[in-house]
Amino acid sequence: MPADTIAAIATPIGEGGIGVIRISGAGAIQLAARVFRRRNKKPLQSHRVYYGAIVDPDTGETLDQVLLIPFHAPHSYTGEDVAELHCHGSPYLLRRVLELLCRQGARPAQPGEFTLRAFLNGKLDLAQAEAVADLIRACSDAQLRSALALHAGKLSQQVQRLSDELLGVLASVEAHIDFSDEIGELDPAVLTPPIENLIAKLDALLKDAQAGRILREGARVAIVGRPNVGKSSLLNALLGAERAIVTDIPGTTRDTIEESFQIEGVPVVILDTAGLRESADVVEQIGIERARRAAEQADLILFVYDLTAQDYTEDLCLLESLPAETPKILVGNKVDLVCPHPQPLSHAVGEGGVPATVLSIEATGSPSPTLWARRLGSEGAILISALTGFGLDALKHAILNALHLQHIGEETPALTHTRHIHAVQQARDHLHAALRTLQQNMPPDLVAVDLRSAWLALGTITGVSADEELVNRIFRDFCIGK
Ligand SMILES: Nc1nc2c(ncn2[C@@H]2O[C@H](COP(=O)(O)OP(=O)(O)O)[C@@H](O)[C@H]2O)c(=O)[nH]1
Ligand SMILES: [Mg+2]
Repeated sequence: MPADTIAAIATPIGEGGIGVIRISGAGAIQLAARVFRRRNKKPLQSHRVYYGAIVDPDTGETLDQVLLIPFHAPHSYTGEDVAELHCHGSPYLLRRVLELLCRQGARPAQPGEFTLRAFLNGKLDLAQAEAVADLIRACSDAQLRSALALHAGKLSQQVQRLSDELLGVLASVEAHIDFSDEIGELDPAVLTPPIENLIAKLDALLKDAQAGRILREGARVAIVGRPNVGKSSLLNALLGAERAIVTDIPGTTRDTIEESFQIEGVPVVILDTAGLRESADVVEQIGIERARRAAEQADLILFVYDLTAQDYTEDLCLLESLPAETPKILVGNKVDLVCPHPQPLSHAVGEGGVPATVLSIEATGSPSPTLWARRLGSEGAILISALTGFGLDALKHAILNALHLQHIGEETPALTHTRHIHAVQQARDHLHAALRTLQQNMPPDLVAVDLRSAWLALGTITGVSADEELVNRIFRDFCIGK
């Protein structure tokens, strides 16, 4: 355990009402007290707020009027002695105070070092430490909720229970290794059900993992279609801002535009792309290449087509050229031109039970838009007007449905980090291997190896079995002062 005392500005750089400097380590409170002058001379008590001045003991210069809060170990964020100085929020002043503390023996903290110390002192486990970073970065309700759940130990507790169960199974296998004379041979029929049971529990955790990851990272939704169908108009309409340039000249959008917004608290990263077509323009060609890449990396593709078009051959070609495994929503745009006063009349159930707003516009004499949708290979198309905003709510709902996020509001998935998902998948793979080893009547030592690997994989989530490199990698991504 490092014994030195670290200090850092914990509030963001920039002017503010207050700026907080945090000091942690065995000498933190004495160090703060050396530069802190107050009238009362009674000893500093833990978890009390003291008013006083920061004074340079060497020169006698007063730097600021501040509040000091001491936290005696182990009842602090890091588990060490901690002092917080609440100064006025001037970046220059805070730098001066920090320099003063460093002259008195503190060392500037590395990014994430306070939380690293909290982890090393058992104040939080690795998953909870990651939740701290999530909490700081949360910019939607869904992100906030999942960060809070992770921080409260929702995943850690589940992992702990599964690890304990796994250890129980491992212990009985090891008993057969050590005491086979007394308790007899390993019986696969006895050992199989608890392992299968564990696999089922891991599968249940993994079921919502994709939705959880999307909640944390934001869903990547790419708008794709031929030139001039209204992709940039749709981006602007969803954002409620004139972000992308809209003209009636095909090939206007030549680069990929990326913007974030929320649908019912779910973070969405939406990408407007260059219209996909054969082009001789070099810049447009690069844009088209980027559009293809955006489509390949997307969690969901909004395939936009123009309801007033006469010929859909190219749209169909394009649709078929997109990655088959990525979910897609067909979006028929410019419905205002086909039907001036559309009314949503019925809901048709499209692929995967997804309800899609379907309009009946037979009355207007125009061809039915559902017909166009069918020609594009789907029953359920969402008909919208990017110009009037018609159908945008239905589209937003369809986006959540397609990402399986429609019920996420009530219950946040426990798995939200790619790292945690990988660990659970690995644990499950090792358990499957253990089952195979059992069924092949291999020696119990080999079953034990598989079970132990599964236990180690699970342990990387909370850090029980995390190596130093992994721990360092996680804390490197933190900001200074956290
Ligand atoms: N009437 C009507 N025009 C639209 C609609 N959406 C887009 N447009 C027009 O179609 C043209 C192309 O739009 P744009 O968003 O640049 O298409 P993109 O090339 O797919 O990005 C522009 O003149 C838009 O004003 C719509 O819903 N209704
Ligand atoms: Mg465009």
